Amino acid sequence: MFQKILIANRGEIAVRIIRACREMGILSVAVYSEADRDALHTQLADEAVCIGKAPVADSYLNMERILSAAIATKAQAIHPGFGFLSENEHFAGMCESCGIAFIGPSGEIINKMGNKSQARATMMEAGVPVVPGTKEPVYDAEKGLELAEGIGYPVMIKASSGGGGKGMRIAESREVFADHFRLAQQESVNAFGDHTMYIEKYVEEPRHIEIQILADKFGNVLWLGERDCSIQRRHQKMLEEAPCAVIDEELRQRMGQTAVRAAKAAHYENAGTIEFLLDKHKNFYFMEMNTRIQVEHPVTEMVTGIDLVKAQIRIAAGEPLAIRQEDIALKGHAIECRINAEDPQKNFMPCPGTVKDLHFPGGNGVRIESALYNGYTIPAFYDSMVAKVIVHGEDREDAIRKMRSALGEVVVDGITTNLDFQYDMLSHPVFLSGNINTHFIPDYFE
Ligand code: MV4
Repeated sequence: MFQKILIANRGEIAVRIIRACREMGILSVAVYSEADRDALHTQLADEAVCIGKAPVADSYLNMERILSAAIATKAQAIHPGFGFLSENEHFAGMCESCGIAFIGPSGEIINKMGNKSQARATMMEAGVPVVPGTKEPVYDAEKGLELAEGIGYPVMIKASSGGGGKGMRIAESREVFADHFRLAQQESVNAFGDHTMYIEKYVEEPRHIEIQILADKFGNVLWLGERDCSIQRRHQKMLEEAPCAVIDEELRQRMGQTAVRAAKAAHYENAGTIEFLLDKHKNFYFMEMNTRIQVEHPVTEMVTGIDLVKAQIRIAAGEPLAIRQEDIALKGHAIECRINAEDPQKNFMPCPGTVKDLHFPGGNGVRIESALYNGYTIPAFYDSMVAKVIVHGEDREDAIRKMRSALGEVVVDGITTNLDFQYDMLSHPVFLSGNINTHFIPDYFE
C-alpha cells in the first residue's frame, strides 16, 4: 500500500480524500493555490504545498507544479478527485512517466472514453445498446444531413470532444439541420479545437441514469447499482438519488450487467461511471463513460456501504477487489443535495463571500461533505458548490422527509445559497411522485 498520497484538488472532495487516506494510515499531501492558504484541505492534510496563483491555470491545472510537489514530498500516488486534471490523459501519462501512480485509469483509457464518438463505436461493437445514430465520425454538414435523413428527426448533433452539453444541438427537421450542425461544430472547434461530430436520434424527456462500477487490475468488474441524476440545470446536477424510483430489479440487473460489459470492452480500471439515457418506455442507451470519482458518489456509498474512495486507492495500489457481485446488496434510499453559493433568484449567479455563522445537521443517516468552516471566505475563483447534504432513509419517502428536515436545520449565514430552492424541489408533487426527467427544473422552476 502507498505510504503517501498527493491530492490534486481542493474543496470538499480534497477533504473527503484526505479523510480516506488518514483512515487507511496513509499520509496526505495537499496542494493549494494562493487563494486557498486558509482552505480546509490545506489545513487538514499532513503536508501542504503552494503550487501557484489563484487562477486554475497557474495552480490546480498546472501539471508540472503538481508533479514537482509530488516528487518533492515523495508521494507515491496522486488522487485527482473530480474536475481539474481528473480526466486529463496527458496528466495521467505524465504521472506514470514519473513513476507516480495516478489513482484512476491509464491515459490511454481516459483518451478512449473521452472521445465520445470512439466510445460510442467501442460500445456498439461490444453489444452495448446506444441511441440509434452514426457509427463513424461526421465532419461536414452535407454528409451529416444524409445520415440524419436515415436516422429520422429530431436528431441530436454532438461534438466528439463534448460532454456536459457543449457542442450539442437538436435539429428538428432537414431544413434546419445544416445550420445547427455548423453551429455545434463551430462551438466544438472553439472549445476543444476538434471538428469531429456524431449524430443520434433525439430521445424525448429522458432520465439520466448512471451505473457505478469498480474494476481492478485483474479484469474483475463489479457494478454498484444506479443513480438517478435527472435533476439538473444547464448540465449541472443539483440533486441525485439512489436507487431510481422507477427501475425494477429486472431492469436494474440488465443495466448493471450492461455497464459491466461496457467497462470490460474498455479494458477499464478503477472507479468509473456508465451514463445511460432511460426513455419513457424504459429503453436504456449508453451515453458516456466518466473515468473519475463523481460528485454524487456518496449516494452509492450510502446504499451499498462501500467506500468508493478507499476502493480507488486499493485498486491503484494493485489490490484485487475483495468482494464479489453477490456480496453487494442495495439497502434503503439515499439522496444528495448540492449546496451552492449561488442565487436562484438571480439566474443562479455565483455568490461567494464570508461565512458568518455555520451549522450543519446531523443525526441518523445524515452525512455532510463540505470544506466550509465558520469565518471562511469562499474564493471567487472556483466552483460554487460548498457542501453536499446526503441522507440515507428506509425508502424514498423516508429519505425525502429526512432531507427536508436536514436542509431546514442548515445555517450558512453571510452567503446566498440554493438551500431554499432545494427544499422547494423536495416539496414539489412531481418530484414526490418520482415521475422526473431531465426537464424537471426547466419545466417547473424556471
Ligand atoms: C441526449 C439527449 C437526448 N437524446 N442525446 C446532455 C449532455 C450530454 N452528456 C448528453 N446530453 C443529452 N444527450 C440524445 N440522443 C438529451 C441530453 C440531455 C441531458 C442528458 C442528461 C441529463 C440532462 C440533460 C439535459 C439536456 C439534454
